[in-house]
Amino acid sequence: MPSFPEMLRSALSKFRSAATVDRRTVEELIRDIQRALLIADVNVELVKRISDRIRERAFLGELPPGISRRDYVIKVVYDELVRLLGEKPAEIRINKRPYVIMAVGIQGTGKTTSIAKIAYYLKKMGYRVAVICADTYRPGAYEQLKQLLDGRDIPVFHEGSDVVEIARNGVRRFSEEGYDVILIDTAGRHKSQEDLMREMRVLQESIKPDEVMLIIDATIGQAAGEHARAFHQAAPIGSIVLTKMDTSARGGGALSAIAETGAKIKFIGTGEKLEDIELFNPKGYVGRLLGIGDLEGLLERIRLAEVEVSEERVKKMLRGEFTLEEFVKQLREVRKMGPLSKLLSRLPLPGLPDIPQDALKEAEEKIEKWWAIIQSMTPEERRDPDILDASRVRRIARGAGVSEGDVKALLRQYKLTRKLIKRAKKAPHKLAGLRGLG
Ligand SMILES: Nc1nc2c(ncn2[C@@H]2O[C@H](COP(=O)(O)OP(=O)(O)O)[C@@H](O)[C@H]2O)c(=O)[nH]1
Ligand SMILES: [Mg+2]
Repeated sequence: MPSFPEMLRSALSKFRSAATVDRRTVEELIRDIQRALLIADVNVELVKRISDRIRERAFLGELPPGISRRDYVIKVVYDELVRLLGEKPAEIRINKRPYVIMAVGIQGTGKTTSIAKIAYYLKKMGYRVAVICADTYRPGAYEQLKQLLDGRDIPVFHEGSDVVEIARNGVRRFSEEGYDVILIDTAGRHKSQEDLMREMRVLQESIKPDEVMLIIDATIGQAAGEHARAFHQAAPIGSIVLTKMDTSARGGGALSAIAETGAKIKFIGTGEKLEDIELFNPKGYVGRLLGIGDLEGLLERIRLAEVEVSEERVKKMLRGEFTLEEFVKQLREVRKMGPLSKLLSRLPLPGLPDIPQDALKEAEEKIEKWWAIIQSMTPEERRDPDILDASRVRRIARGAGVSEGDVKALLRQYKLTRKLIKRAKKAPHKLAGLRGLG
């Protein structure tokens, strides 16, 4: 059975070598991606949502100039996978001293290895780092840490009769010695799951770490979600490390489980060596997952083409008469490119107040309704909405299957925008700055 990344890659390469790109080939691509995601244990609801979005966006209107449908669809797939994983790259935030990180996770997931890797990673960033081994259950846990960190100038503490005492003593000692970051390794197995969770809870309460880091083995699929929930109840999880991404066939299972719990992946482990760790970057990860050589180049071309399109549109809006029909047409066209906020941010509108995201989203949903309203107007009404009296509004509302309030709202919005555009016309020099925006 091919792995998730292999299936994803072959789905895309099949799509890229298809003779033509039409609805059928896109449907086939979506089906292949679905299969890969399901193999990877991604939650069925998520798979459905992602497929719907790809389908919807793949054919949403005009392509940016010079961009093929094929490339555009690849970009849509990329966007949607990135969205699944969270857009922003993870970042290190050490905002107090000492900053105490406690690692939790079940046995064998790579907790001890990850602690050593992160200690070394932070050390290389210039922090003074120390490690506490609060695992009394597994024989040799301390030696394992000592060995991993041998010669790295990172002390390992393991003194005391029980884990709470060890952790407390360690934190006290390293605080006094002025360390910036203290990492605590914990046990991953106990006489029972309840005992383990109790221990985590007690540690959490007595140490009050600044960050509880859940270590998850990327190869365990959906079970990752259950572990995450159990640990989260014992000690609220602040960040996640996904280990064994180098060997993972089912990484997507852990990824979707994580997406569901809402926690952020901070690091990924990519091998057994001390250096084999990376800050998690969803874009980079998806890029590699798709295995497309010049993905960066492709994304950049589309980005630039989209800027061109909006620039053209802005100029058109500032030229000539801004009719009601033009208004709704513009709004509809903008939707093909993505959120309204994107276009609005490029408009040189002086005095345009900040529009809340919610309001924008609502506006986007209104556009189709508005289009229907325009359709049930006479050409004369479209040219000159000022002639719309109560009886005309009633007639139009009935014709479009909307309320009179909807018609009035459209007119209000149009008039407001027309006013803003008039003002913008008086500041055409601002257009020159548009090219740089993206
Ligand atoms: N390939 C690979 N192996 C890993 C990674 N992280 C940990 N391991 C291995 O997984 C095994 C268990 O790791 P360990 O840190 O002892 O897990 P713990 O029980 O959670 O502390 C060891 O053999 C590690 O070398 C990784 O990112 N990639
Ligand atoms: Mg361990």
